[in-house]
Amino acid sequence: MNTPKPRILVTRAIFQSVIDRLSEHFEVEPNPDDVLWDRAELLRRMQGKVGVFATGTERMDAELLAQCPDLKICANMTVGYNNFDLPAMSAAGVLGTNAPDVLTETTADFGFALLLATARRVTESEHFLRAGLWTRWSYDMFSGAEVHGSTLGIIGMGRIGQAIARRAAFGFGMRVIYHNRSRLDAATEAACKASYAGKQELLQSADHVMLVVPYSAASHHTIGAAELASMKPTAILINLARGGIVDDAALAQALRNRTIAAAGLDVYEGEPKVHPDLLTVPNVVLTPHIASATPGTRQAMADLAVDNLIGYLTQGKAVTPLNSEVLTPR
Ligand code: 8YV
Repeated sequence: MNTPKPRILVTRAIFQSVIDRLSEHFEVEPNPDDVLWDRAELLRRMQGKVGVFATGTERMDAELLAQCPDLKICANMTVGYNNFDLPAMSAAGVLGTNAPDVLTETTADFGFALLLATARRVTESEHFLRAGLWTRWSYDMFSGAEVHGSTLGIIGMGRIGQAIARRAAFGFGMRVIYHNRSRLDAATEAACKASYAGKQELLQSADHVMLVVPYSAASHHTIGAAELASMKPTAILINLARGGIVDDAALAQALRNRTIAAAGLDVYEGEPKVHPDLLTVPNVVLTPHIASATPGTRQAMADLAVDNLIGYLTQGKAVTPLNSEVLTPR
């Protein structure tokens, strides 16, 4: 008699190759119709599963883990892992893994897509054209902000922040300043042509501010009313990190009052809901959390999550473990 294969839950619709690879080792429960399960349904489906392929939104906390005694690993296909309560996962002996590196360059590209679209008023002017309002050229029509040669302030100087800095310095001839929990070593600063600044100094002197800091209790509302007030009135704010890093209500007000010139946002507090005031101000470019969305990058992100599941469950080795203490037997 064949021993039953260990069981895996795949929480959302995903590439068929993911299901195929996992099925070589496990009995897989997929979600091909991409139904959005609520927490009770997720919990129900996690029963008897040793692994979960997750997309970064499924909250793994003590309450849920206590009811999933078979679970050994939850593998995010995202670099962000604010859906994980890592101490609770470690206490329950559950490994968490994420998907760093493979999305760095694609996400950095999108930072520039948002910065350029916002500075040069791409979506605002397109709406104007589509509405049939373009009847003649004029010298100041949709005049925007310079990107090349300006000063970019990057808050959060991890892998993605550094990739943005390189584009800014070497591609657009920008002066790059950054703020980070810890200062980078001199060689990394030189490779990015970036210099360290205090948060307040950065907010006051940057022409454009880009947020690439991971979400945590400490980074909640990194940018609120006071920070917006200390930025230049001509400044542009870009958030491609996580909802909650910016106080969206304060930002909408700052955009309406022209405390800052404009914003480009890919992430929102409480997404996929968007603060209604952000939908009515013209000086904001809004995209639906797509910074890593190219087929090659999403495939690489998903493949890394699969590598983690197969590696850990068949050989006890994960590629990108987050709470490595689970790997060492106590
Ligand atoms: C994901 C991301 O697509 O990797 C991350 O942390 O933010 C994106 O690349 C997104 O999290 C999907 O929920």
